[in-house]
Parts: sequence; C-alpha cells; structure tokens
Amino acid sequence: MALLPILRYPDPRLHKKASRVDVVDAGIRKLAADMAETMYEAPGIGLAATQVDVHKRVIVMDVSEEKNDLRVFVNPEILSREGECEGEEGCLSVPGIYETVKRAAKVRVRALNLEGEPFELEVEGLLAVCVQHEIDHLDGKVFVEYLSRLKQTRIKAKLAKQARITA
Ligand code: GNR
Ligand code: NI
Repeated sequence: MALLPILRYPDPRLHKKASRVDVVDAGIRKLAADMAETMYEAPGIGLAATQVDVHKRVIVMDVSEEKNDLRVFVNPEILSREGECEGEEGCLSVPGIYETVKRAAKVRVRALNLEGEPFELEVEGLLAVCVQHEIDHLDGKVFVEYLSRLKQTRIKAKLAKQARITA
C-alpha cells in the first residue's frame, strides 16, 4: 500500500474528465487500496482517483463512524435522483473550506465492484452526498464550482495564501 499525494484546488488536473475502466484488474485493485489508505490517513470520507491524479473512474468511500465500511465503486453512474438536501461540504482538495451545497437527497447508483461485477444500490444521507461529490470529481468538477464567482475567487485567494505559508 502507499499514500498518494492529493491535488489541491485550483490545480487544472482536477478538471480532467476520468475515463471508464475497461477491466477491473490488479492495477485497479492496487489503486483502490492506495486510495483507501490515503483517504483514511487524510482523514476523509471519500476520495476520487482524479484527486490523486489518476484519471480513471474509481472512487472509495467510508462514511461509518468506526471507519470499517469501505466502499469501492468502479465506473459509478447515477441512475436516478430523488428529493433535495442542503448540507455543508468539505473536500480534501480544498482544505479548510466548508460550504453549503444542494444535492439530491437519494440516488440510485450502478457501479462495478473490485471483482468487476455490476451492482446497484440506493443511497441517502451522507453516503448519497458523498457519491455525488465523488462522481463530480471524476467529471472534473470540484464542489466550489457550485458557489458564486465571488466565493470561488475568495477561496482561490485563501488557498494561495495557505500554499505560500506552508511552502
Ligand atoms: O472528507 C470529505 N468530507 C465530505 C463532507 C461533506 C461532503 C463531502 C465530503 S467528501 C470529502 C472527501 C473528498 O474530498 N472527497 O472527494
Ligand atoms: Ni472532494
């Protein structure tokens, strides 16, 4: 296993669209294991491959308190959405920024597991928010893009200042 460096907004690589995975092979399983280790270490409740500069449609999530419920979705797709919910979001690629985003409350998702088998799942609550946030990353979208231009500009300035301090 290995810890992977996480790209920071506004890195242009966060806006690349990830490609579908053709075959779930040992390379994809290694990527998922490294992503899980990186997510737990951060710590975060989810991570998309885009955030570690791998542009393949793989996400890992664990929204449990005990951090013992790892979920890995390959080629995740939202089949349907229901309702609306507003909640505060954060992102490992946008450290220290927490803002309210409106999402679907419930989503039906189809994906492949690490054996390459398809499955479908209906999720709500934090897991639903997380799945939508992670699939956005695979499409090159960071949650701050839902905010006003003014807020985006302020966030960029704040992160640039942080980067100067930590450099
Ligand atoms: O750790 C994370 N927490 C979080 C909180 C609310 C909504 C979404 C998230 S995902 C984030 C980890 C991350 O950046 N995933 O891409
Ligand atoms: Ni994120």
